[in-house]
Amino acid sequence: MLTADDKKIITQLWEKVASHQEEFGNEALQRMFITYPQTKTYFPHFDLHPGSEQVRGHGKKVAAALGNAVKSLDNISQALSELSNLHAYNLRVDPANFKLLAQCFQVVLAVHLGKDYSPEMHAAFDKFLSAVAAVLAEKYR
Ligand code: ZNH
Repeated sequence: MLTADDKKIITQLWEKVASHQEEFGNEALQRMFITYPQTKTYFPHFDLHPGSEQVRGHGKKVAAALGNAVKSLDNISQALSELSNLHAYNLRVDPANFKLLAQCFQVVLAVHLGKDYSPEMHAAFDKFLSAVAAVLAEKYR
């Protein structure tokens, strides 16, 4: 459950991210593919080399989806409902992978924002990414 404080902090943090969505999304994916190579198996149709335009484009989509969720913190489930269908019925990504991407995204924030990524932000954003992962996984059966 996100508290009112969490929501405020997440919204403030996203203001720092908004102008770097494509860059941060791309970097988080690159990190995920390097750190957890098994995640590459979901992207056999992608060029996964560093600098890949496909990965960059995908990173932009993923970050934009997170941005959408930030705008709907009171109803993440509704905001990501289409994506939840896609991941559960079409892509069938093992939900364990959501945690891996979440971790990589947090490393990107720490690297780029440094001291601006405060422990409070880290804690609130961790809860946010868990909530997103729960939504993306809620239709699996
Ligand atoms: Zn995912 C897709 C988001 C995670 C895998 N995704 C996608 C998209 C989006 C997303 C937005 C696009 C859609 C359209 O186009 O319509 N994801 C997301 C998010 C997350 C995720 C937000 C978390 C946080 N995914 C994930 C993971 C994985 C994945 C972890 C694995 C590993 N996805 C995927 C795939 C796809 C997607 C495979 C498809 C791609 C193409 O294009 O083909």
